[in-house]
Amino acid sequence: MIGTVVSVGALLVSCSGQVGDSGGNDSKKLVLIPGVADEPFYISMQCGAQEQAAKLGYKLDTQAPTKFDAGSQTPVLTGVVANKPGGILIAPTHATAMANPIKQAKDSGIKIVEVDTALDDTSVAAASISSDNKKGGELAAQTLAKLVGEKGPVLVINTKAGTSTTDARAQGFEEAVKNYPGIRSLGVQYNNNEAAQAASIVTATLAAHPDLAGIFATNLSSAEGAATGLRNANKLGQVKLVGFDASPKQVEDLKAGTVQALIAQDPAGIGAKGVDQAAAAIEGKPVTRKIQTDMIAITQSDMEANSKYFYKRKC
Ligand code: T6T
Repeated sequence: MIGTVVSVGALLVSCSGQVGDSGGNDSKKLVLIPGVADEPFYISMQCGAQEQAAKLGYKLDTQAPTKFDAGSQTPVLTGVVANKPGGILIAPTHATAMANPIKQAKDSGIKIVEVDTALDDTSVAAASISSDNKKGGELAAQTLAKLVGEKGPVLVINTKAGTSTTDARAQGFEEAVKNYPGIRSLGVQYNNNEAAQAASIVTATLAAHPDLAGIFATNLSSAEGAATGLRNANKLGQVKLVGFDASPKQVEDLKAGTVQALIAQDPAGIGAKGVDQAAAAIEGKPVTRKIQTDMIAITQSDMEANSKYFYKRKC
């Protein structure tokens, strides 16, 4: 599956947006609330969203929390709601802890679209756009299995429990890895979305399991940190690393052979499609409740051909 675009397309679950219930909100204004500020995945999402908003005649602002957690994201959301935009595109940082603040935003007449992450409660957002994250985890397991010759202990480094996307990736990986009898999963460890913690997890795991064969890092911070941990332990190339996402640093790591494969998503596409759905909801047109965007596994040998999937630091 290396180099294969996993295109799942839109799941056509359509329903009608309601017309005329915007309660005095500025119907031409959208706000994007990413999971955290200054991170290439969300910057690329913002670029795609801005471009699409301009095409459709909407104004799009971005307000980002400084930390990837519900405690930081909630006050940002509350501040945005007070300004009454027509729609909010939000990446909820927790599948349940963000439910009440997002419901309140919806109840004030603002159309809600989930971008990337989602709430467990599917009744809140008008639409939800993301990769097929479980399938991405399965793709990571197949890719890592090939790299380790289908044997040895492997570890999953995840970001924060309660993040819908990365939890689905870890689940997909753990299920798919069971298809390889020679591979033993050491389970999932959490890095709190801090690269330094991911590096420490690698150091501690190597001390306990010097025969560690491979690592699946479920997102950018996990993968950047895992690469640092392997570098510090002089295990580069010996322990195979498959990471989700394609930040500039992850791409450097792939080029250097520190990481063997990256599973890139389409954050700009997620942002653009999020704007389409928010505009449709505001204008009372049909919306598509669940849309899945592309992912691709990229290795050193095909990285040049796939450079369009690399994430950006600025638009
Ligand atoms: O992997 C992306 C995103 O899909 C995930 O929900 C959270 O982490 C990232 O933003 C990368 O850091």
